[in-house]
Amino acid sequence: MSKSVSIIVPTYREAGNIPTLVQRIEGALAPTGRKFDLWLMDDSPDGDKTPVVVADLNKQWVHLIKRSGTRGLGHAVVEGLERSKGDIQVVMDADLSHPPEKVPELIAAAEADDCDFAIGSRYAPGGTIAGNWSLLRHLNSRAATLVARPFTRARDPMSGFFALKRELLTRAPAALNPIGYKIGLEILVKCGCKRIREVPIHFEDRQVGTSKMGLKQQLQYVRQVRALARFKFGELARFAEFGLVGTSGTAMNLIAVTAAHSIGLSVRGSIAVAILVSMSTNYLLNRAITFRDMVRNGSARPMWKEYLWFVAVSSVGAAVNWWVASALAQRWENVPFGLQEGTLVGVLAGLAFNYAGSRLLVFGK
Ligand SMILES: Nc1nc2c(ncn2[C@@H]2O[C@H](COP(=O)(O)OP(=O)(O)OP(=O)(O)O)[C@@H](O)[C@H]2O)c(=O)[nH]1
Ligand SMILES: [Mg+2]
Repeated sequence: MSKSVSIIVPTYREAGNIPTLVQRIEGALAPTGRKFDLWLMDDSPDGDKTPVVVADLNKQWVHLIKRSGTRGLGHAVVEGLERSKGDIQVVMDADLSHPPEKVPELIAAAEADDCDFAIGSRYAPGGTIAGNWSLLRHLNSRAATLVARPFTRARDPMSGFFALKRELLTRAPAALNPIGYKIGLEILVKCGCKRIREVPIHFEDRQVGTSKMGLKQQLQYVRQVRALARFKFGELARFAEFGLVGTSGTAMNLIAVTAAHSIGLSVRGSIAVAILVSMSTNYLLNRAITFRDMVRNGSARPMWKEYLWFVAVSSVGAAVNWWVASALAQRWENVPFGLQEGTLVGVLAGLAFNYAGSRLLVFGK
């Protein structure tokens, strides 16, 4: 017997789209002879509007779940995946951006033995996007996809149109963290999906209703990516964050030295101020970003002591940097670019020292 299918659709003020969605899903799936149902996971604050629309359809296979737990797209999808019982689970948007006619193909892809995760893909060969996307929206989408590159080889891991075997989710070693908009990416990474099939789709623009995509969702995406990086790359991801904060500190240093000198401070005075400023911003950013989880877990030290420790560790780090760079530059005197190469290794040694010190002595006490 062919496998049963559950389609999960998160909805937020989509009453205008639901009738067409249901009709097109039925038109696509009824001819396949499969058993299927639809789960509308609804967070709409629209009173009776959505329930009335669904009741009028009078379809036994359509379930409207008025959610009461944590609101949001990611949570809605995860709850739908937990509640629905189809052997194959399909997730798609309500706004008809994802063509229901492609669902049978997506199911066939997900069903294959050698497939962990099937994606309705805009970026696989043959996939297209409705013509009226602005350049900015294209760039945004491409940039977000590029950021996901270290996690997966899928061409369109950001797609909200995907399918999987129900048993896949039992494989997630860490519970899914549905903070972000990109729950497909979350599943891909947390369940370690390697065998991915992408079914090209034409991505249509929504005709009815309004978008919920905004700055807030984009910031959530950044948070999601950070959490996934920690999950997949562990300590290395934290070290990369430390390096990025250090880079921002260099920029701060340049700004501060210029500003201090322009208001009349001496050269030496300006350099001293700049070092103090960049050390302080580095401290605050590392506290807020790199070691946030450790700070939250209760590093018992008061902040001023923590700061002084940070300054102390960083000063020793600077000395390590100087010592390594000088030793190597002298040794490589006759090597082309020996000075620069020595300096670079010195910077890396200082960075590694600072990282270890911050990790163990400052924030991880
Ligand atoms: N349950 C639930 N669904 C949501 C929420 N926010 C968005 N959705 C649904 O998630 C799907 C995708 O949201 P959209 O607003 O279409 O986001 P988008 O596709 O990035 O943007 P546009 O297509 O340009 O509007 C739609 O079916 C929405 O109804 C939410 O907070 N809760
Ligand atoms: Mg949409």
